Amino acid sequence: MIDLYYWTTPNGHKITMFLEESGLPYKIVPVNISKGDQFKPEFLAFSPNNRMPAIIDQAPKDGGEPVKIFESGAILIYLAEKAGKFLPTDMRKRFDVLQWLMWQMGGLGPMAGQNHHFVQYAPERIPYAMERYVKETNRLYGVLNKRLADREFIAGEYSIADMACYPWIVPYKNQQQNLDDFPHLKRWFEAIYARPATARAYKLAKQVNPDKTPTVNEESKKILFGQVAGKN
Ligand SMILES: N[C@@H](CCC(=O)N[C@@H](CS)C(=O)NCC(=O)O)C(=O)O
Repeated sequence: MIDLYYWTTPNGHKITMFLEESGLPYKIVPVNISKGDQFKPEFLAFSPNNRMPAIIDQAPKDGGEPVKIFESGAILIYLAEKAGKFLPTDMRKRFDVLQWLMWQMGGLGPMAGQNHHFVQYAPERIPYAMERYVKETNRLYGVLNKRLADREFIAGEYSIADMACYPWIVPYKNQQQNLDDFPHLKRWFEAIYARPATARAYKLAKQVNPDKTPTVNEESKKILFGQVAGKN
């Protein structure tokens, strides 16, 4: 059984998408980051960056102690290895997936995250910052669009690279992007949207957060923004 420490944000959706695709048994432990659950000592003990997602695998393959992992990219690699799915064992194919997973973790995720921050949440409009991140998001969409011009999924077959990227394209309108400008990306996006496991993962999000309270609101901004060293 996998315990998934989760909230209803793009980095959380990556893991529910994987778990729904793979059929690995799991249970959700909600970490309501709007309310500060990410600062609870029992969570920080294995997720020291006060961020979700994180997992505890209660029954690891080696039969040893539970395995605890934070960082969505590391979690996806671990789960793919455990399930034997969505990450090829062939060296060349494997690194094709991993390079795009790292591209998401180091590029698309953080840049789109800053886009969300400055376009939607910052208390003041800072045109330079907004333009910087909207343009960088646009550039990254262009890179992905080009990659998808001659293959169905990012690394050919559906993989953890696709599951990492998709939830960060879902809010494309809020990121000030138009999918019609990126036809290959749009085709890929619609194909993943249509997968039953994707639908189940996003349905689950509504069950975990039924009143659809936005993760970032005036109250939670005090918890989420302006963090400094020491609280964790
Ligand atoms: N690089 C991390 C990022 C995780 C992350 O930023 N999680 C956010 C929600 S999407 C979070 O838990 N925020 C809590 C906070 O800011 O205190 C990953 O991919 O797992």
